[in-house]
Amino acid sequence: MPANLPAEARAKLAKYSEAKTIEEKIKALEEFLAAVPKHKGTENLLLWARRRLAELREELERRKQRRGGGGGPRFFIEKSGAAQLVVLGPPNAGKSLLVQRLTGAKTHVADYPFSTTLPVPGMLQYEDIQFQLIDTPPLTDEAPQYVPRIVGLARNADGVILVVALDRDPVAQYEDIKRILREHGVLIEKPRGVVRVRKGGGPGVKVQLRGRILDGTVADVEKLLASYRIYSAVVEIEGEVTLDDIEEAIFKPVTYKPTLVIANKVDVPGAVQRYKRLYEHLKGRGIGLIPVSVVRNYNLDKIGEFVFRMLRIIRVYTKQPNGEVSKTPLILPKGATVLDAARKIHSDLAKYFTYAKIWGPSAKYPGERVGPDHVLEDGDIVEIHAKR
Ligand SMILES: Nc1nc2c(ncn2[C@@H]2O[C@H](COP(=O)(O)OP(=O)(O)OP(=O)(O)O)[C@@H](O)[C@H]2O)c(=O)[nH]1
Ligand SMILES: [Mg+2]
Repeated sequence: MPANLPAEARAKLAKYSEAKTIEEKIKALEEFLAAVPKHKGTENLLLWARRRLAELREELERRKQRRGGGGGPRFFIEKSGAAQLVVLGPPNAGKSLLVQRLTGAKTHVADYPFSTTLPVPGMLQYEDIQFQLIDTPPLTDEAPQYVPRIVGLARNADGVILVVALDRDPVAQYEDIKRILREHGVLIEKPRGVVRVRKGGGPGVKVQLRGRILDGTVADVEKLLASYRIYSAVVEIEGEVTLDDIEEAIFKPVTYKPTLVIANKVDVPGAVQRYKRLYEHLKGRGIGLIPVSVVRNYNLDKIGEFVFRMLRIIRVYTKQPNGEVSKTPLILPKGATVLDAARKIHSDLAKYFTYAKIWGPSAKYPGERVGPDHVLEDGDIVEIHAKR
């Protein structure tokens, strides 16, 4: 077993994953921390357990306040538009001014750090669709009270816009933010593999392998889960993963968020040199980077397209039998098929689907008749036919 845990600690973790209430989870984690030996091999697990415990305690505290009628400010923001992007970064990077300029939202801008204390949403127009941007308080170890909430916003969003400022070392800012998010299970650089463990889903452990386990077999995965008394689960594996990655995923869901780095304040002295260093640092990491100056209005008009490309989405317009084409497109992931489009409109439309007609980039000729597996492209118009 990767972490070499004694049976007692393993049993406590099993208890944690079986716990139904926050109170039970807290108790199980406390017992786990007491039972686990401290050495190099358990370092990661300990780090995770302590953080999770802190999060659970905070959540418990928040619930108590709510029950007491305190209410408190809400950090959750309902999604709207084609996609939701959380704008985050270190203090004073220009996040609030950026969101204000791009969306017109009334954010709070100030020349001192920690000026934003609550998330503020606004809509960015890109061609015929809108992206929802959320301005957030600064993400830094200096303001730990915000960290879990901002990470929560990031986990719920479709992507991240990371703002760093070129008036100081941008590489350090980037690495800091990346680390904080990573510690809470959010990745901004695409990992070589991802694991998702969903408990339940019928008897047995089903391993869906769309990649490779580098240091073990499917049987090892079953053994690993059984050691935590998990006998019913679906384990989805994409890309290349290790047994350690799988063990981590049992307790701590790790998600990847496509990320655009905005290097702001390119107008200040020394900014271009610093930008070059950041550019070199990010090369080959599959992360978008754009230099801007919000105050000088430089490159702000490019952001919409960067976001659109990074999200790997397409716009598809539906045509009614009367010939009318919808003005607002369906938003689908790249590679989506005609059947995916039908499903997005209505489950019945997918169920009774017969054929579709296509106009636009993916059509060989206007009005081409296609089956359910036809792959759509951005800008397609589709007329779906179903039997009643
Ligand atoms: N020189 C320069 N200053 C900028 C630029 N963009 C923002 N600023 C200034 O940077 C300061 C901070 O801007 P905010 O938008 O409040 O920064 P923030 O990231 O929201 O800060 P917190 O909410 O405290 O984390 C303000 O004084 C802005 O006027 C820019 O492109 N160039
Ligand atoms: Mg702000």
